[in-house]
Amino acid sequence: MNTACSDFLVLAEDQDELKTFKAEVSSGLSSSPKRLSSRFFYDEEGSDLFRSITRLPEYYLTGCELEILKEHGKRILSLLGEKEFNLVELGSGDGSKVVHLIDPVLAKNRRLTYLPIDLSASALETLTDFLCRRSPNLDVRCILAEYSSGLQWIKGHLEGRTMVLFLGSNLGNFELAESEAFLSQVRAGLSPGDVLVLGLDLRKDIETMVRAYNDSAGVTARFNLNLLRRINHQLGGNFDPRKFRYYSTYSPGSGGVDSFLISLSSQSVFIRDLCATFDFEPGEPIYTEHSHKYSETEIRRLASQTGFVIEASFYDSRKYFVDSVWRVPGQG
Ligand code: AVI
Repeated sequence: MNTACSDFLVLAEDQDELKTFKAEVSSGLSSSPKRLSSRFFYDEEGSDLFRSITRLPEYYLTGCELEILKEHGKRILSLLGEKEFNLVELGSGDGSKVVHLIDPVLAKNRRLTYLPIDLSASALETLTDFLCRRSPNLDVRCILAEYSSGLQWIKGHLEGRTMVLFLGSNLGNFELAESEAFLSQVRAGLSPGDVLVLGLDLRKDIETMVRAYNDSAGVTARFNLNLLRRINHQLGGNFDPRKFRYYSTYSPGSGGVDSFLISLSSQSVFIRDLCATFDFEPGEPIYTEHSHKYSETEIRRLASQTGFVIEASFYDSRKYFVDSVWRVPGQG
């Protein structure tokens, strides 16, 4: 897609994503305990289901972060100063959050380039379409890429300050070691004075956290089970999703909500493109997702270990969620 306000840079191919999916399904279902990464939840159906989750009464995360951005968007922007800047978003949301950062800049007639980085071309197109209709003067450059290669490209090609958004507690779906490696990579893609805005879900009473992943309408269960359907469609699997149930619980040890698909019987699943059969015992889990809930101490430790300084923290009125603003130290 190419409207007057947008531009599309392709640094990754669909084939790369399919290859990674195949390799990860093979290694995940061969390991003990079995696992499938939540990174693969987001095919078209999965992305629709996730959008429905964000509107569920139990899933407080999205509403809390929207409240923060509506209330404090201008203050977050003021941390970058008055110069021209690039607004980079890792993962393309539906635009409902980022408009609270874009609108105040455009209202002051300041120039802004918005660069969403995502592996889904259709998500980038939908987002661009929405933003360009609202604000034809906005300069949108979509980058179809892995986050790290997208950031590297930006560092080599753009002038001026950069603000990177990684919202929605997406970091929480990484393992701890992965988050540290990821944040260090983000840090390496930025220059002194640049800023990272990190949306993180905070620890709170256990019932509230557990309810968010056990909604009464069963949408989160369908979201997890859709991964089996995706394997069927894209890799020629013969999973029967009715023979698995979704289970999720808060684990004080891991500090987050852990989710599983549990085999309801003894069964074998054949996946044609892997030329392999995987056996399941009754009650055997596939670990699908870790959704980390952060303490303030953990956030401080993560920032300092990955070379950032915390500049400011913005909370919703219940202090369920934080948008933590981190700066790359040094002369900017
Ligand atoms: C995208 N991510 C931060 C969501 C979360 O809360 O871990 C995904 C999700 N999983 C179940 N519900 C929502």
